[in-house]
Amino acid sequence: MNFGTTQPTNQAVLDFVRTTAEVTKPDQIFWIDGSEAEKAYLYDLAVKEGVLMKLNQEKLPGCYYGRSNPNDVARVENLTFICTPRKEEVGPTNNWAAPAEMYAKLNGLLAGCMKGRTLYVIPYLMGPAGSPLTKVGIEITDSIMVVLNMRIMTRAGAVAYKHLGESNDFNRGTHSMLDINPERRYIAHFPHDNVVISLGSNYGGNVLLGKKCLALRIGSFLGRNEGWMAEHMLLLCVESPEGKKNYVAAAFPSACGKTNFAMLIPPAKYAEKGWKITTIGDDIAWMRPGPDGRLYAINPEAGYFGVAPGTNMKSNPNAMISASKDTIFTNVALTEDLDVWWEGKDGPVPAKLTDWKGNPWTPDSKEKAAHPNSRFTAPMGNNPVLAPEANDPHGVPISAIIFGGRRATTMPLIMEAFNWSHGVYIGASMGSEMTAAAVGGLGQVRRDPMAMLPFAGYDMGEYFGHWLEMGKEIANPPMIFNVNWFRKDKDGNFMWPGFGENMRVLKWIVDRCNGAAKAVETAVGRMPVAEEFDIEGLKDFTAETFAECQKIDKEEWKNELLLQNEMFLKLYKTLPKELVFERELLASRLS
Ligand code: SAT
Ligand code: MN
Repeated sequence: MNFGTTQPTNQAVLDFVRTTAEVTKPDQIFWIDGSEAEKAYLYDLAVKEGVLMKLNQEKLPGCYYGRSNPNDVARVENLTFICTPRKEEVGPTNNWAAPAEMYAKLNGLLAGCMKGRTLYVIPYLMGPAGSPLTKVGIEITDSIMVVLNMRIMTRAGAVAYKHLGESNDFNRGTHSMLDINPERRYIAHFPHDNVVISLGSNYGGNVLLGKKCLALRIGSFLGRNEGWMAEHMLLLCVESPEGKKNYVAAAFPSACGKTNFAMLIPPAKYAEKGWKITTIGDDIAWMRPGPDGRLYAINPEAGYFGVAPGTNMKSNPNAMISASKDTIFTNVALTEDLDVWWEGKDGPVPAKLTDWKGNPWTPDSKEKAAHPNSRFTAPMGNNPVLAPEANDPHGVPISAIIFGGRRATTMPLIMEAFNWSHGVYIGASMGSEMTAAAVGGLGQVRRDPMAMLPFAGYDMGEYFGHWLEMGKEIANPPMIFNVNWFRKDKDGNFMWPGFGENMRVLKWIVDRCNGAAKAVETAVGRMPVAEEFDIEGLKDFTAETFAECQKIDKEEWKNELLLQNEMFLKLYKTLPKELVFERELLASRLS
């Protein structure tokens, strides 16, 4: 069979591919159709080319393994640009470049860069086919790794051409690995043109252009213009024993447990009663007001690009099952029988491994066997608790929005915003300790509003304004909450057990949404009535521990307000007044 030869009829797609090929000069063009036969062919080719290795097929059927260049293991925020005619459009938190200059520079790098290579054309959907929220992207790439990952992460192939029809409304994405050199690495967005050009990297967040580039940076820009929201949020469904479904969206910075939370398994006492959690998405939500005045969300993705280290049968059994077949692993370690391993995986530490750089590794080795940002790319269809709604073109009506960061101090386990604008303030002032998902700054608290600092495609102050505007558009807005699973005691130990036990916090949240739980007002927000919050059955967790988790320390909050102000001052030009007033109100409640 001849793979890769079926061209679409859409003239705009043909023109885009032709003009890109004229610049990049590939040896051949391969048109992705998304079929199963094509998949088998591409994996064989990737193995033949030495890009992927076939893993132990008895233990991990359909699974493959790849290593990246050690200089290319995470998103590069300093090399990520938003290119708009006016610099002010991108605000002080984004890197800006003039479109003409950036196009000229990148076209220079693209010239002839695919000589000796294949140019792959990946048509893909962000969102279920037929949804009014769904967007089409065409990604051109010279990386078979990108092709195989995009086939998992998106609905890729003929389905996208069908959805597109003869329209020219699609995101034009161009990716080339070049020579994987940080000196020639650019992740450039042109929101006014709906264009992304990504060069010099082969790492997921930089090169799977549907994900952070289209779904968040370009998406947030389009959302503001078109009256919807593109957010860095997981989506889950909480089903009560009576069968009532509440849908929840939650924003946490990268590598703060979104995937774990999205696939949470309720503790036995909840499961026995009939509480169920199902997953709609683990990273991105696109939301728009529905005809009934509620906010409706879809997950634009079709797979999980999850952090491997720390994932195990205790922290996230559903992720382990999701990544047990038809999955691509990158930068994890390998066992002698070609199984995968990473720090925090179940079972004893193997005596001998090959580490993520390809070197022999033993438990005495100083370095980690798997890179801290090593990943699995798994189809969402593998998730045992996938919600059928994940494929519903209408999306799901959101009852609650949760914000959260990784904070050792200050922030309580759970609180509720007084109203939408207070909730927007809570999201806008979010801070979190940095993780391995981006290069640099590990462990430092940085402000990461709505977990969107690296992903808002326009000025962050105006982005807050869009949130406030949306609040006016939605007759029946979701309630807003803030959580912190990571608060530590004075000995530096996490106080809250987390993982499945987060169900207890979720239960309070949906009870609040359904008018079934009381709350007490504090200076920072509403909190559970201590005696009513369920801690029964938690090991070594007493009423005192809960009080510690919820404690408002005035000194810490004074400091917090000062730190929040750094971000607000940076954004002073466009910061909505409402948020300044919310901050003043908070300060006066605290004094
Ligand atoms: O690498 S990604 O950007 O896709 C993951 C993340 O940082 O959220
Ligand atoms: Mn993410």
